[in-house]
Amino acid sequence: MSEDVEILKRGLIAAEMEPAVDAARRLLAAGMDPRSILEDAMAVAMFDLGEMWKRGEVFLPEVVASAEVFKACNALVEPALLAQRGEDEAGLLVVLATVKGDLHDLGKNMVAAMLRTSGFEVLDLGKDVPADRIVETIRERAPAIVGLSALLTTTVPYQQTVLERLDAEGLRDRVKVMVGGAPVTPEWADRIGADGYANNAPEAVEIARKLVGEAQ
Ligand code: B1M
Repeated sequence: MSEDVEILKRGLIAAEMEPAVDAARRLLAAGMDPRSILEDAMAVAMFDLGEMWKRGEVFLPEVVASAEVFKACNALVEPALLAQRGEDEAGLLVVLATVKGDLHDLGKNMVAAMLRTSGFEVLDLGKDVPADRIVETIRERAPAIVGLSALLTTTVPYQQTVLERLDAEGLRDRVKVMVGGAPVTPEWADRIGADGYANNAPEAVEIARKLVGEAQ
C-alpha cells in the first residue's frame, strides 16, 4: 500500500494522470481510508509541489496540470468518503466559500467532503465568492456555520471583510464563522473575531462540531 501512496504523490507532483489515478484506485481497493488518502497523500503532495514552486523547480502550467490530476483523483476518492456517511444523519447546514479574488478550491472541496461525510449538509458557493453572495445566502438559508477559505496572503484579509459585512448587516449573531486555508493562522482568526479556525479538513469537522455544540 505504501508503494501506491508514493506513486500517487509522485503522480500528483509530476502531473502524471494515469499513474496517479490508478494508484488512487488501487489504494481504495486495498481498503485505505479515503480520509487518509486525501490528507496524508494528496494534500501532502500538493504542499510539496507548492514548496517546489516557491524554489522555482516547477512553474504555473505544471501546477495547473497537477491540480487537474488532483481533481481526477478526488473524483474517485470523494464518493468512497461520502459512502461512509450514515443514512440517518441530521445535517446542520454549513455554507462554504473560497473568498473573492481567490481561485484555490481543492482544499475547500476536501473540507466540504469531510463535513458531508460527518453528517453536515454543505452548500458550497465555490471560489471567488464576494461578501454580497455570502450575505444573501445567510439570509435565504440560515446556515449554522459559514466557512471561509483563503490560500493567498492577498485574499486572507477578505475573510475580515466578510466578517465586517456580517456585522454591518446585523447577521453576525446568527451564524458561526470558521476560517481556514494555508496562510491563515489561529492568531488571525482571533484578531478578526472568527468563531473558529481549522488547519486541515479533519480539524474543520472537529471545529464545526464544537461550534454547533456551542450554538445549541
Ligand atoms: Co496557487 N499559490 N496560485 N494555484 N497554489 C499557492 C497558494 C502558493 C502558496 C504557491 C507558492 O508560491 N508556494 C502561492 C501563494 C503565495 C502567497 O499568497 N504568498 C500561490 C500563487 C502565488 C498563485 C497565483 C497568484 C500564481 C500566479 O498566477 N502567478 C495564482 C492565484 C490565482 C487566484 O487565486 N487568483 C495561483 C493559481 C493556482 C492554480 C490555479 C494553478 C492552482 C489552484 C487550483 C485549484 O485550487 N483549483 C494552485 C495551486 C494548486 C497551489 C498550491 C501548489 C497547492 C494548493 C492546494 O490545492 N493544496 C499552493 C501551494 C501551497 O499551498 N503550499 C499554491 C492542497 C490542498 C488540499 O491544501 O488548499 O491548503 P489547502 O487546504 C487544506 C488546508 O489549508 C485546510 O484544509 C485543506 C485540507 O487539509 N483548509 C481549510 C483550506 N480551506 C479551509 C477552510 C476551512 C478550514 C480548513 O474552514 C472554512
